[in-house]
Amino acid sequence: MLDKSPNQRSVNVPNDLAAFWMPFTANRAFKKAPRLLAGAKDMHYITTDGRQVIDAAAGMWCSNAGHGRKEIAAAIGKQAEALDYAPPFQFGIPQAFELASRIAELAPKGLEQVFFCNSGSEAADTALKIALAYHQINGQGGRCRLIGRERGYHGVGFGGTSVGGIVGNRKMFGTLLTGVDHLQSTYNRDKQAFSKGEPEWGADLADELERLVNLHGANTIAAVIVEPMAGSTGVIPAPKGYLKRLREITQKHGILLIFDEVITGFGRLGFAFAAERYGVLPDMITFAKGVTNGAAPMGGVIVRDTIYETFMTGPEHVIELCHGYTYSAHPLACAAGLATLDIYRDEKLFERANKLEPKFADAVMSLRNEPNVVDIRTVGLTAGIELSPNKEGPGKRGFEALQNGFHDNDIMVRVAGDTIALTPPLIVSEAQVGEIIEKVAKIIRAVA
Ligand code: PXG
Repeated sequence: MLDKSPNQRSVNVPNDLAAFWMPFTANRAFKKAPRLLAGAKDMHYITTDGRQVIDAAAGMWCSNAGHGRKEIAAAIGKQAEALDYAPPFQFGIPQAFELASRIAELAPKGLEQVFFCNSGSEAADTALKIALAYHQINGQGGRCRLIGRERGYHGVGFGGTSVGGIVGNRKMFGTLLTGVDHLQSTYNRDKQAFSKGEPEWGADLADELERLVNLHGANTIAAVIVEPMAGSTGVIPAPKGYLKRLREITQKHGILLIFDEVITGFGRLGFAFAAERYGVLPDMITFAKGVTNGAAPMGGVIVRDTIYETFMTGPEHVIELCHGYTYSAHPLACAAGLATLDIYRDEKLFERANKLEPKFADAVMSLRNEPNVVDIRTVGLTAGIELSPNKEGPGKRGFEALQNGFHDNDIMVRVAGDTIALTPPLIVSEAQVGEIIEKVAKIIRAVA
């Protein structure tokens, strides 16, 4: 007799998926064919029906040290027992100061103070607000324009959405912040297709900032915010020399430069921060994700000492920056962060990523003759494999790739439109890189 009993589940799963309005998710498609996760260890997720799925996305660019790290779990547990919550306004915990020092040590010299929040979105909004307040204190309150870049992603707060350049994220939300302008994206397929690492072409696009300065007047512009590598729009590395040029122009005009390193921070490009890879010192760096290996929510902004000092004036009983969150420097996140940084240091994971980069890039480039591949971009332990849209329009082939990977090929990938993004944990072995590429080839053929 045929067995008609339901699949054995290794964990309880809900029988009603209706109540949870899932973020950045095609809810109806998900609820028809759910992708439910129950566990994770090292390079794999384990599904609720017990399948091992290789993680080619570090979760969502978060788990650089791989999953299920016992040291992090133990640190969180210990912290929860010792001190579950402490108010971060007017009180502090030693772990927050220690973590700030450790992060500042990893950052380029000159970036010395760390402001904590809980996500990359909050980090972007915090950095933008610090920029505005800094100019205000400096007697240059007229500097209130913010400049982002097309195809940039800085989270979903009103500030981050305003300087962000992803049309779909902006168009439903009204006028957003006023006084915002955008540089153009650095991506040009005709000039850059199949570049390994930073494309040769495109540094001159930074000169567009001069045009915006001429248009608006330097004394109206507070800050420029860019990702050193645009991740969410499909892995767009900065062209060679582009970030240096942006730094020169911002410096010349007294404009602050913010690097959004929510993705590129903590080893993704083979260095603690991309600023180091590119030898460019911004005024602020935002971070999140990898700081706790994804094990607890945390974000933050690393700030130039000169900016911090500007605020440290006036009567000492007065709060210098009226900004912060109930969960800034949350004890569990600080504990997770400290344990995570220990792992990164002890296992030399940033150096590991750096060493693996050429082999990873070669392996990904081997996909260039697969069907519908129109471009492959790589940098650090990250790659974007862009497929042409199918006849149902942009995004459908990409969505099918995500589904096919999870359901049929036991692999988790991220997709941005029709681009498959590979961003594995930095612990990935060469053999696992090979396995990931084989699986991605199968996906690409399946959605051809
Ligand atoms: N800045 C950057 C550069 C990011 O990549 C954020 C800010 C916002 O972080 P929070 O923690 O508020 O989500 C991000 C987030 C993807 C993907 O598929 C990327 C992100 C989030 C979700 C999906 O590439 N990046």
